[in-house]
Amino acid sequence: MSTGFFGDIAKIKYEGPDSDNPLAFRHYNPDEVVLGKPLKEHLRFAVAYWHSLAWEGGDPFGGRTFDRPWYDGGVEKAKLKADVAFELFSLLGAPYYCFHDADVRPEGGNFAESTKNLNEIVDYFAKKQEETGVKLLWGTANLFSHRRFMSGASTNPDPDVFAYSAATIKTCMDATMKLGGENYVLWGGREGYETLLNTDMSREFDQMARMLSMVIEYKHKIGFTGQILVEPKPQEPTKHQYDYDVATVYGFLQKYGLEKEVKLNIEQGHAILAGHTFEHELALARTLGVLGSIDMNRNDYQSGWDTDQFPNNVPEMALAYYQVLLAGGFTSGGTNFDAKLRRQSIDPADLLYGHIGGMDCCARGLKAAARMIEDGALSKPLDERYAGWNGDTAKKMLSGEMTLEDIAAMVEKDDINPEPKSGRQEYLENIVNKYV
Ligand code: XUL
Ligand code: CO
Repeated sequence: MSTGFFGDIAKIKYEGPDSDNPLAFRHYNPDEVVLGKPLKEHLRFAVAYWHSLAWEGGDPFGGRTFDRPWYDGGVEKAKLKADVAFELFSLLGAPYYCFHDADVRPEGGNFAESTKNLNEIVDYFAKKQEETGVKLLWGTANLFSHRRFMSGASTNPDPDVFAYSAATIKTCMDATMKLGGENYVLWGGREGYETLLNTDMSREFDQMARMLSMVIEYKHKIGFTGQILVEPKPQEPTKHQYDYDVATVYGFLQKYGLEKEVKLNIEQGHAILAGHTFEHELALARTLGVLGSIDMNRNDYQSGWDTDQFPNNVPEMALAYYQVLLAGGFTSGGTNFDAKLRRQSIDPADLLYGHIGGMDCCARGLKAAARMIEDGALSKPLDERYAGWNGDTAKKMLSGEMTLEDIAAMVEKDDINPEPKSGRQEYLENIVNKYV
């Protein structure tokens, strides 16, 4: 039975680029086959529970602007929230959702009570998944909102907080396993520091690594076949976060020998905060073999903060999905809208507009990327640029068959005198522009 929250809005359909219907897809046709696969299987869209259901529209200057019937309540209200959530997923045709424990259950008076609340909602979710066919892309633990986590979770100076965090992660992994989640995410919300004056970084790295190792051990123990994903972010809420960006996380994983067990969940807005592009972070993760999943959103480029807006920049999305496709596409990962409405967008329909726009924008980007791949639009010029390396001598320089002395002798003997060649950046940018 419908909750009536979305009024008489019916399931969002694909109507094509000429449609004027604001409640229709213009570019996301879930069944359209691109590079041998339907769009819905390429994009694997997920709705984020925390932004679309739990967030209340507050900012540092004012509180709640949204007025939702499930606010301020216990488990019954949490179930109403779940009813509306699954209505939202179904209206959008989003195949997946993602959640933190704290988004879905009321906080209890102690750990056991919070866990009991969570488990009751997880059972409720299981029924809802069965009814709607919607699946869980990933679960995660909120180890940053409650004041007990103010000095970190796994990196806290207090071992009791470490223990509480470990116990919470266990319950969230159990919940994810029970719901058939395809990944488990760790975003280190407060795993960093406010000041080095009170921080023993070396100790905190070891603590964080031990927590991650326990997660991996437990995953194997319970037979969770999903992927463990770490989500990089450079700052906010802490001044400096240890999972700064893809390169930093990879170095950390390597230091502790965990790089084969963990992949990354890469977020557009976090890439921007780190001073990179999303394309850069995805390209690096692909190069290192750790691209797992993406959190899709955009930041306000003027405010320099993590504004988590819905994406609307097709050229950026095209270059992002270009990297995803080059990596072979998603396996267990997907496109999670880690995006929230602006606080003035208070109508239920706004939740649909935000996601419809985001899904359309991603679909356009992915289709453009697929066409670039089909035409070899960027790969052909790239192959040409490196073609010199196909020569025998060039190969020998890389294989170790030639030493520094051998190469020096060759340069002298053959009078090697390289002529610079154009990098053709503008030419390539114009090619991309043709596709987006
Ligand atoms: C915070 C953020 C989180 C993670 C999950 O910036 O991105 O919502 O995605 O904890
Ligand atoms: Co995120």
